[in-house]
Amino acid sequence: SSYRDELRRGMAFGEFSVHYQPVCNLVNGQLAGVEALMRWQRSDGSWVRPDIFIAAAEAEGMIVQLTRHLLQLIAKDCASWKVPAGFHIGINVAADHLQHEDFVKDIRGFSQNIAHLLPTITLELTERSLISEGDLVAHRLAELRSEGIRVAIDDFGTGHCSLTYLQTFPLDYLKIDKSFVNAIESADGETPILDTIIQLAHRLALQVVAEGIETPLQMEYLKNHGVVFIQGFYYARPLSSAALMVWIEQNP
Ligand code: G
Ligand code: G
Ligand code: G
Ligand code: NA
Ligand code: MN
Repeated sequence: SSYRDELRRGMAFGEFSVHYQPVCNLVNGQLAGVEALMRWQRSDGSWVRPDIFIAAAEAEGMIVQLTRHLLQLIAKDCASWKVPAGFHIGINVAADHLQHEDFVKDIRGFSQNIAHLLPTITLELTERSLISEGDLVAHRLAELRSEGIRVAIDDFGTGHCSLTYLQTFPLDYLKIDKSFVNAIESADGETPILDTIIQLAHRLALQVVAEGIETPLQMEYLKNHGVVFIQGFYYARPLSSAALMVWIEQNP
């Protein structure tokens, strides 16, 4: 199809780039790592929204190629990074890639390419991406986890899955979707669904990352409820690789 050709051309002409959104550790107030978010700027200067081109790549059977391209772009960016050992790099992984025969190989290759940073790579998986081939995927994730890769469940609470995958898949982090953070109205009030998700995560010994924090009040609320990691415009927007390095120097 033509969208497939557009994606191929975009990759060939270097139209894709990666933005990195900082994640804050509320316990020590320091930068814990980043989530990699893909961007596409066409040759005419216009930007294609990531939700549009990611969905199109999935529909057109191109998401594996596009994610491999992303991993290459990140590795290139990382060549000039100065970050502490253990720095987290979150990668969004789609269902097709998890089920692809070369998935483990692709992640290992990426890990080797950025090994000089001694990073902690975290694979961000949505509930939707875990619906099919559960046994196969669980086995692969277990294998990668034994090699130091971490696994996060992303956009938690927004998918169509039941809670069964919380006991089926080996997980390290639960990322609370921004719609739940949005529901916070005061620092000392109650937000029943959000509070229950946080308790569930703690009971399962999962680390919690809350997404979409836009106000100091939301940050305060989450801190008071034992959430360790936050991500959102209030702390930092997604930044280009160069902007991230400047941001790190200015926010020690
Ligand atoms: O980055 P926002 O900044 O607009 O991203 C929109 C959506 O696109 C999010 O749901 C995000 O998870 C998804 N997304 C961004 N980059 C990637 C990527 O590299 N791979 C996948 N699978 N999804 C991505
Ligand atoms: O990176 P951020 O989540 O703020 O981007 C919001 C939207 O703006 C993205 O979904 C993307 O389509 C577009 N975008 C991303 N980076 C840039 C940029 O550097 N310049 C412009 N004009 N648009 C961008
Ligand atoms: O992978 P995921 O779907 O969680 O992607 C994160 C999305 O959330 C990206 O589109 C990113 O640009 C966006 N985002 C990050 N921080 C904020 C925020 O504080 N507010 C809003 N509205 N969106 C955010
Ligand atoms: Na994500
Ligand atoms: Mn998310």
